[in-house]
Amino acid sequence: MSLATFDVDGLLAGARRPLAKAITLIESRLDAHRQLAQQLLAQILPQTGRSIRIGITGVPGVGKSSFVEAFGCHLVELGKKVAVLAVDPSSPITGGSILGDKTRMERLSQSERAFIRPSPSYGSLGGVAEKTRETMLLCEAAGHDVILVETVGVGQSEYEVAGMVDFFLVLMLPNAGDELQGIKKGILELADAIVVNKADGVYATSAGIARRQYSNAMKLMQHRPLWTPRVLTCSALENTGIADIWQMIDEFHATMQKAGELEQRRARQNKDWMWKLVHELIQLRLQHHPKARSVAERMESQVISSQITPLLAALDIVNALIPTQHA
Ligand SMILES: Nc1nc2c(ncn2[C@@H]2O[C@H](COP(=O)(O)OP(=O)(O)OP(=O)(O)O)[C@@H](O)[C@H]2O)c(=O)[nH]1
Ligand SMILES: [Mg+2]
Repeated sequence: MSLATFDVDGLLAGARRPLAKAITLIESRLDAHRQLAQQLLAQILPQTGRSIRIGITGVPGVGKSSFVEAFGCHLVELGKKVAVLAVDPSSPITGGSILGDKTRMERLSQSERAFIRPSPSYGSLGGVAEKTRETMLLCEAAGHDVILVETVGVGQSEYEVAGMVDFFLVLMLPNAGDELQGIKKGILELADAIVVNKADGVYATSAGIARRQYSNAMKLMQHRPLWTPRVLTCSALENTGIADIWQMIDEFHATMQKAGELEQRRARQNKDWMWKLVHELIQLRLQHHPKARSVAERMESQVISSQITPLLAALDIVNALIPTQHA
């Protein structure tokens, strides 16, 4: 297999099939495919980076998929091309609740301008959202203006998604009392906006109360320069508040871009990502390096029996893997 078999021009022109095929290649676990995937990415890299990347998270049932449907349809109506990538760490094999998602995203999935794809939550490197980053680049090269990355608030996935998007949106349920207890504090610190969903019918009043409570909670937190996180309400079901959310993100994007902060943020994310991979690769090498492994086993038993300090033992193991210049 070679890159020649790939319709790169078709992908860049925005055709669906080449994009889908390229994503399948990225997702492949075969070594040969992985190499090819990296070549493909290198080729399309200059055509990436032109979208607005939005991460969306929230507890199961908060209405992420319903929100993505309403929000995505709004964007499509504005003439934008939208890609939806769903990371679901709770179900690595089926790609999570994507089957449910397709029915929740019925209108969006029928749109010519929308591309919906579950991201497999496996990978040897970089955590559950490893493939999502690269898939995002492919979608950008294929001309998508907005990339929505949806993830359920489980484990590390929301931190990973926050680390790959421009704007991180946390969806909340209207009953704030319980919710404030349940959410991870770290997640709120990462949020560029909190949106209280289901602000309709019997929930309308409690959504308003929740909004004020979250606004107060957010004031106590550190946030990044140039942007104070906002708290809004919406109803994905009744399609209210959706346009305001896009307006806010559009404003965020313009502000950040003007200040050069968007580029800087992405640069930082790429740098962090690179170092994360370096650490993981070193760990992998260690596991497969016969000498380092035998030293490691020896050191482990010496540490257990208190014959050596953990630091000296660690140095011995690392030196076996990466000899120092003056060793
Ligand atoms: N009243 C009301 N119900 C909503 C709204 N948005 C979603 N729902 C309902 O909430 C339930 C869960 O919605 P989903 O969109 O599947 O939620 P999700 O966050 O994607 O759930 P998971 O994929 O399981 O994590 C469904 O029964 C929706 O119809 C809303 O704005 N108002
Ligand atoms: Mg869902």
